[in-house]
Amino acid sequence: MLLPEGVFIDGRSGAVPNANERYVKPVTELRGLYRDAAAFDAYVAQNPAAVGYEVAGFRREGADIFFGTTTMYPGKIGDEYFMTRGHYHVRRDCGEAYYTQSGNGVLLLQTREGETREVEMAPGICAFIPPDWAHRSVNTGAEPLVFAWFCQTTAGHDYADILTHGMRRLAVDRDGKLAIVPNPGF
Ligand code: PAN
Ligand code: ZN
Repeated sequence: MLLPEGVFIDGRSGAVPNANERYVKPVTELRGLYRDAAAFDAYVAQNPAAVGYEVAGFRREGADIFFGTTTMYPGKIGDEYFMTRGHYHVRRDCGEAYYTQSGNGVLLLQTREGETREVEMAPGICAFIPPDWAHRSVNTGAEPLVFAWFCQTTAGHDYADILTHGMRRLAVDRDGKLAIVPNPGF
């Protein structure tokens, strides 16, 4: 039987001591996400061990929902801030919620039909991600961006579309300020 429990989430670091799923995403595995391939190569040559983000998840066998955190480190490659891969859910009827606990960023969203939206990520803002909206988070600040996410266990990640085509809009640094611009490569 599933039993209720309280799970501690450290909103500063994103640590979830009782997490039972974890992964670390090194920047070296994010080749192709950034438009400026030369800047990417220069970055990884200088920072071969750099981590882009880490994910910790708390999942109980047989449960309908699970949750966890993503901790995104600050950084930039070319004029693009550090970002997650971005994905649709395999199940098109499954949305998600992202509750930002520390840091600053932006959540880029898009539909298969071409709608785009951005939602600010700042402490206290819970982003509602409707079903079948692709979502990518971007750390636009100088500190780690930490958010807790809550999702159905069977939602699944579908990375292929975004990995192949990118997203319609980019979050870039323009003279030290965040700008959301159309992706010329889309
Ligand atoms: C999140 C993301 C996490 C990493 O848990 O999976 O932030 O982003 P990518 O999976 O796009 O690399 C989530 O949206 N789960 O559904
Ligand atoms: Zn998701």
